[in-house]
Amino acid sequence: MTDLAQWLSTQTDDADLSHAILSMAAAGAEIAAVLRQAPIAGQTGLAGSDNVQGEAQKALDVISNDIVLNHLEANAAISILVSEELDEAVELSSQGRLIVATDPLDGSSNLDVNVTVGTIFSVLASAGGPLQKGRAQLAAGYVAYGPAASLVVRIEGPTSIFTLSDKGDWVQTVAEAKVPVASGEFAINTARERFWDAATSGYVRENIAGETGPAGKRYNMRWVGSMVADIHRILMRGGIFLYPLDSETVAKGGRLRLLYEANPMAWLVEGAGGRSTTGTQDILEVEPTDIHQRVPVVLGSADEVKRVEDWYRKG
Ligand code: AHM
Ligand code: MG
Repeated sequence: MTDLAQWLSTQTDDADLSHAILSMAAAGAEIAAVLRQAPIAGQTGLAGSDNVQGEAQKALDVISNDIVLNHLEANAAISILVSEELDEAVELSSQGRLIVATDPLDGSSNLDVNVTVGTIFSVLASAGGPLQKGRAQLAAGYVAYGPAASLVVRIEGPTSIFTLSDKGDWVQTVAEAKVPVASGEFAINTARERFWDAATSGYVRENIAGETGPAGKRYNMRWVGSMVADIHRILMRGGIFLYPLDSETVAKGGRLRLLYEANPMAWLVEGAGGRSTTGTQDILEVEPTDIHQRVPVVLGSADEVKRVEDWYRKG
């Protein structure tokens, strides 16, 4: 059995990068333990505060953020932490070579119903500052807190999956995740249909038309409402995830955040042979201008992403 440290030694000679990933894995193991007990501890409710994006913070958003911060503060390789839950980037070690951007608890609106939530992270070189294209990421990953806790991580090579053992070790369970090129599952919040643009409407209409429609096959729709859970399904068996720009999110530039949601997920999906786009541009090529910037997100099986791109090209 390969554990996380052993795998990291096969992927990079950069001890600081390995250490950054191990710190996030340790934070994830600690958050997993907190989540398991949260309903008993009465921690699934609101914290009584809003984050910088005006969203009500859950107690566990704040707790998870503190756990990540503690692990990264103890790591001298980390210069800056960018977090969904922190208004400003936080300066940590002045000598640190690496920046971490994180959504400490994605999907937290689902905590009261006990579905999979996750911690997403991206690692960048300090020299470029926090506003770097996703293509410049040194590594990215997420921890999915489901029936098992899964750590999905990629440096430059394959996207690999580890499972948290009952001894607290991250044991490799999928050496190289592969997103099938073709798929018959799509994930989108269809309650937003009235806001969609022509490309999104056209693509989804073709899917719903099934075998006799232009897509020529039957589709199923899946939407957990927790990006980590939806992306994990796609990494394991294919499919496409869409949170496009629509007439309601256009003023903000989209719904999901570029630095700590879209970029790391695009990095992981690409490492597994999938693709990502905003509709008109590779997500990993978007130039960030703000740490909390939002972006339209389409990612998953290559054939499906291509169909969405074709719709956007048609205008
Ligand atoms: P969060 O970071 O505040 O948890 O928001 C992000 C989440 C994603 O996990 C998920 O894909 C999306 O918001 C769900 O949006 P919707 O409420 O439209 O279903
Ligand atoms: Mg999130």
